Amino acid sequence: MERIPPGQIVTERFPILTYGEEPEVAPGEWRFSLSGLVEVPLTLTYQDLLALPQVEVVRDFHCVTRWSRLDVAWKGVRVRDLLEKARPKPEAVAALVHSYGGYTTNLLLEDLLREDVLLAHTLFGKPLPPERGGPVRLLVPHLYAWKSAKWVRGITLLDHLELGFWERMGYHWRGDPWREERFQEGPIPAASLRFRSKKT
Ligand SMILES: Nc1nc2c(c(=O)[nH]1)N[C@H]1C(S)=C(S)[C@@H](COP(=O)(O)O)O[C@H]1N2
Ligand SMILES: [Mo]
Repeated sequence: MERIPPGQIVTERFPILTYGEEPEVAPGEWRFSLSGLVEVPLTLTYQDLLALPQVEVVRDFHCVTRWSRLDVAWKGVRVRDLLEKARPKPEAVAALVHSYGGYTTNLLLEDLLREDVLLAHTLFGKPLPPERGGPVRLLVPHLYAWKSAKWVRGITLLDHLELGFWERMGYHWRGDPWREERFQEGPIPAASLRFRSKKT
């Protein structure tokens, strides 16, 4: 398989892309909540996050503006582990991710369940810098980088698709770089959610 998704250009740089102002979030103030269609809503502090099982992943990072940065090293906690504790209700199929500062992005529950989707607090062996979304950001390496919400503060599970910030502006509802899902062309197929639901 090709290493670089279609239409992407590899950069040695690692640009910082933030829409609007960078929120200030001290590790001691950071809270994360998993809410919505779950049996057991949960809230974590930074200390709680560090006390959970940690995983390290090295992944390529693809921005929809066409740059790709290879081999980015992250460390954090699998979102899947948190979802196992929270126990999604059968009707949960989608999620809206919320960040400090007001940024949002939508994901399918099945995309959150991938084993390399993390709440990341460490980048190249150092605490995630503020401009990279520190203290904690979401990492969703198999989708365009706008899904990797910086300064993440919550994930809400839903039984329907609720679009996030860029998705409402016309970016693709899912954002798979291998299929060049950059912009939404035409209506979002209603079936794309229903067929993905585990419960029929
Ligand atoms: N909260 C928040 N998260 C965000 C963004 C943002 O503007 N605000 N930009 C997204 C986009 S478009 C990209 S390409 C990546 C960039 O991450 P980086 O700044 O660490 O390179 O963050 C994503 N996450
Ligand atoms: Mo981006």
